[in-house]
Amino acid sequence: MPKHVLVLNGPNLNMLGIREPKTYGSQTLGDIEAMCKAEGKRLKLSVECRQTNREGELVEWIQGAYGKVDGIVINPAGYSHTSVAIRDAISAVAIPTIEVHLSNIHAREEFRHFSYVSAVAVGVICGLGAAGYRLALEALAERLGD
Ligand code: CA2
Repeated sequence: MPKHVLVLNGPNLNMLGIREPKTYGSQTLGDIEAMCKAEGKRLKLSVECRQTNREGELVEWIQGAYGKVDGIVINPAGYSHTSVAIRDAISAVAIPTIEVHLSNIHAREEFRHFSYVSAVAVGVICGLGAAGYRLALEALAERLGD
């Protein structure tokens, strides 16, 4: 059975490719999800992608992953900087999770420098654009093994 990985994207990431290409790149969320699926095939991972603008929905998806999912890649977007609830959900399910940000959050406004999620993630990738998702999947595949 291939390992199952959830790729979760948080609020406003459905706007990718439509506005702010200088900060977030010109790829749409659909492009990024297609890249994740293709990378999953290459790495022999089963990859499922979801996006929501709602914090509670992210919490429910993370809880629902318990016992079913082997790894999570998450870009919590704005909730990175505010959500104890998402952090607690990741901590509760104890599924290896990699946090991804398209932009370098440390080179931006001070309020973006801290992420509640980072301490419960096995790793964090930021500033590498859409490639960050691909690299996160590669890291998870290596960590999860066959
Ligand atoms: O760099 C990232 O991936 C972020 O997680 C993106 C979030 C931001 O709040 C984080 O600090 C860093 C924002 C996502 C908003 O996406 C947009 C896409 C196109 C146009 C406007 C916003």
